[in-house]
Amino acid sequence: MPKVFPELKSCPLVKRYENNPILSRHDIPYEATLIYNAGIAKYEGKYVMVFRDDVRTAYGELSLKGIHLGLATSDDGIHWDVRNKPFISQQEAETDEIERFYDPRLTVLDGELYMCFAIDTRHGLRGGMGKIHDLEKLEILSMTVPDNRNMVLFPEKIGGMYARLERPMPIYSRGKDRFDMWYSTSPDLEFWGRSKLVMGVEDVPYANDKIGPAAPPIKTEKGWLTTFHAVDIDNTRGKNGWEEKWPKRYTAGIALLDLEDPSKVIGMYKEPLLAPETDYEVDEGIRQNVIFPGGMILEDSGEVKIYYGAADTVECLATADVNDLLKLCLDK
Ligand code: BMA
Repeated sequence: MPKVFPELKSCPLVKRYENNPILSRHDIPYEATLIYNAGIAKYEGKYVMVFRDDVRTAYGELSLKGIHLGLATSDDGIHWDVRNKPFISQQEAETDEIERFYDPRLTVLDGELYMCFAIDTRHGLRGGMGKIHDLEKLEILSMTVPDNRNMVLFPEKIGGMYARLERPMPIYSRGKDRFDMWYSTSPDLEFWGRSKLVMGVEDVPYANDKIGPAAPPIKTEKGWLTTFHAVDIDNTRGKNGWEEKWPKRYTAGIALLDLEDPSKVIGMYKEPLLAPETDYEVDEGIRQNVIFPGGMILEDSGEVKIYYGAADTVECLATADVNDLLKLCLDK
């Protein structure tokens, strides 16, 4: 039996937005059941969000009809104007090989908007990377071999190379989950390599199953500040949300990576930054006890906006001060 962690609490320096969720199925003008795990970036004077919209046969039913990626814009990062049709609908994503796109992550680099995303295919789970043109069209630049996901692109080149964090899933070699966070670079956003391990599950004191990237990192004077997701399993957990059994809990962690070589961890807060606690995180939705950040924005005021999917059902916001987050990572 893995070590279990009964009580996990959020860091008191992080404040949830009082009117969470900031986006849910009620805000979507087309078919929508679960709105979550969005990517958010500031682009050309607006906040842009690409969100995951799982369409189930009905609210409360597990059967999946498809996943649309929706797009919304905002002037304040809180209130959103949702486009009247999906950015990429299930029908547009699907081919003979591709089943669906999901978990979008946005990064602005050299004034261009990029998106990393997960792709379920008939031959495994692939990580996609693309460029978004005019908030209308996705140009796919590369797709990994299976199985890889949770890819996030850094907002600038590092050592002359494009850089990303990612989470391969070497399930076949170990017989159980053993998923860690990796770093890879590329000269052109197409060919990726020189991969290095950043953090393993064993480095996170409140994880016993898997970890991986969450929102794309933000640059600070002290290093690249990055959220990550961390999962603990307790097999005694039973019914959860719409699932008969769901033993996993997803929390969000925070770490600081070296500016010149982000495969080096400078510091990590030893407890969760966000652990499921509120009604919309532990009592409602398809899979309760899931927090998954997908966007992090550093404002000029020093406020950091952290956007996260809650219970795989709604999209939420929490804020913190950048200096507090750095201190959490650097305190021994
Ligand atoms: C992962 C992904 C995430 C999701 C999480 C919890 O495997 O599918 O999108 O939030 O599970 O269900």
